[in-house]
Amino acid sequence: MKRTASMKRHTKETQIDLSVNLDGTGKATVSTGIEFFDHMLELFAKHAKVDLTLRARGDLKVDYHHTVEDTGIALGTVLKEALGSKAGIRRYGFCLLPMDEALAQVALDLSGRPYLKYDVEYGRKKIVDFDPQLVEEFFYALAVNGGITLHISSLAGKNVHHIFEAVFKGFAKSFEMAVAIDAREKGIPSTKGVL
Ligand SMILES: [Mn+2]
Repeated sequence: MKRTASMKRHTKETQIDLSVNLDGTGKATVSTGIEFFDHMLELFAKHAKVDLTLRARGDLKVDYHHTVEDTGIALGTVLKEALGSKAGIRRYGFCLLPMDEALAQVALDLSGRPYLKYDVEYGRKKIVDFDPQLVEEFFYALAVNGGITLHISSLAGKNVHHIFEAVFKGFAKSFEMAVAIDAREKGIPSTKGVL
C-alpha cells in the first residue's frame, strides 16, 4: 500500500500545494519564500526519508506567520492522510539529537490525540529575518492537524541556528521511527484497535 498524500490549500492569505511519500528517500523540493524555513523543511524530509514537494506562497509582507502556520496545517493534514489506518506501524518515536553544542529532545506518539509540549529557549534572537517564535506555531499546527502527541525540548544550545536545526532533525528522526513498519505488528498498534 502506498503511503502518499497530496493537497492544495488555497486561502486569501496563503496558497499551498504539497505532496508527501512516507516511504521515500528524503528527496525534497521546497519553496515557501522563507529561506530558513525551506532549510528546516528540507532537513525534515532528508532525515525522515520522506519525499516532500511543497510550494507555499503567502502574504510575507504582512508577516511570516500565516505562511509558517498554514504550512504546518497542510503538512500535518497530508502526513495524517498518508498514514491511513496506521496498521503495522511502530507508532512511537523519540530522539536525542545533537548538533554541535545544541541538544534537542523529541518524543512523539501518532495517537490521533493532538498535543504539543514545547520548551525551547533560544534567547529571542531572529535568524536573518525569521522569528523562531514561529517554530512553535508550526509544530502546534502540525500536531493538531496530524493527530500527533508531540513533545519538543531543547536541552542545550547557544547558537540559535543549531538549536532549531536540532529540533527539526530530532522531529524528523522521531517521525521516521514512528512511521516505520513493525514486522511483528499485524494490526493497529493500540489495545483500542483504533488510532
Ligand atoms: Mn543549517
